Amino acid sequence: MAPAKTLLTAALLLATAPAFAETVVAQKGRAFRPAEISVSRGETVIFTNEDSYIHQVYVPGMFESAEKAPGENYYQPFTISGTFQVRCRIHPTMKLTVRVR
Ligand SMILES: [Cu+2]
Repeated sequence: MAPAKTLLTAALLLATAPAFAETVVAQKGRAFRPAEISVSRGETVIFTNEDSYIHQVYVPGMFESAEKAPGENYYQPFTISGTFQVRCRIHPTMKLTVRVR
């Protein structure tokens, strides 16, 4: 009885794991690194400012972060399937493509 229950618990933990998945994207050298990612619906993307100046993160009509100082992180869950272009208002050339499955 006990081993079966342990297996069931393990299976449930594995099944729910993707809901808490996280992907890290660095803002470094005035660019998103990597510049393209694929994530599961509900996954959170963590943007880390690894430059020595301020960055920001937004998708028009979807979300808009505050300005983030060097060393600060921004957490954004992607809950809708589709392809999104993430930008930085301070550096218009910064582009990240996020594909949400
Ligand atoms: Cu920027």
